[in-house]
Amino acid sequence: MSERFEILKGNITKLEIESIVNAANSSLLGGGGVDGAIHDAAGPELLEECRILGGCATGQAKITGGYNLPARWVIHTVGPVWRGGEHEEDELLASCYRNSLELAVENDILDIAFPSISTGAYSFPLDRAAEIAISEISKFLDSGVPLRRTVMVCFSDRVQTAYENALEKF
Ligand code: AR6
Repeated sequence: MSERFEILKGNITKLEIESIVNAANSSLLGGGGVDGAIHDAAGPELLEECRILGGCATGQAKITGGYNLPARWVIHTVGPVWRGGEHEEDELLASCYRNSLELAVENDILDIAFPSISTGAYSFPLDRAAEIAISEISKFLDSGVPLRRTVMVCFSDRVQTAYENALEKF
């Protein structure tokens, strides 16, 4: 894995980085977890912009401004709800990472930070999600894109350990 990737522990809403990814739901109208924290920190204008996006399908991504966040952009993606693993959960989670990274590149974004998508309220098994995330990010960075910095932001030691273990396999 390249030196353009890092794993950090912290609160993604505080990160001084060009763009952050939100683990949203398909309404894009806010919720709990990292989604709630991002909307709280960004302020009500984020919700206003999200209202005109008309939602987002699972595995897809849409971009807005970051308003009061340090990040200039928020890329909203909708992870799959874990339903036992036989409902294309792995593929849908991989497409969250891939589509978010593609949207960043399309918008000339160089730096992007991800939360651990689907592993909170959506109950995706953490170690499995970490391997999918690292694998997709790794493939994308190896494909010659101009991204400069990609960060996995882990909210707890448990999450950080899972991503570090997954990274060791690459
Ligand atoms: N910074 C970084 N990571 C965070 C933060 C934060 N401020 N807050 C929580 N996390 P979740 P999901 C971690 O539940 O599973 C929402 O209601 C958290 O510890 O936020 O994709 C949406 O509206 C966990 O590791 O997202 C959807 O309805 C990770 O972020 C639903 O939850 C993801 O947990 C999406 O569920």
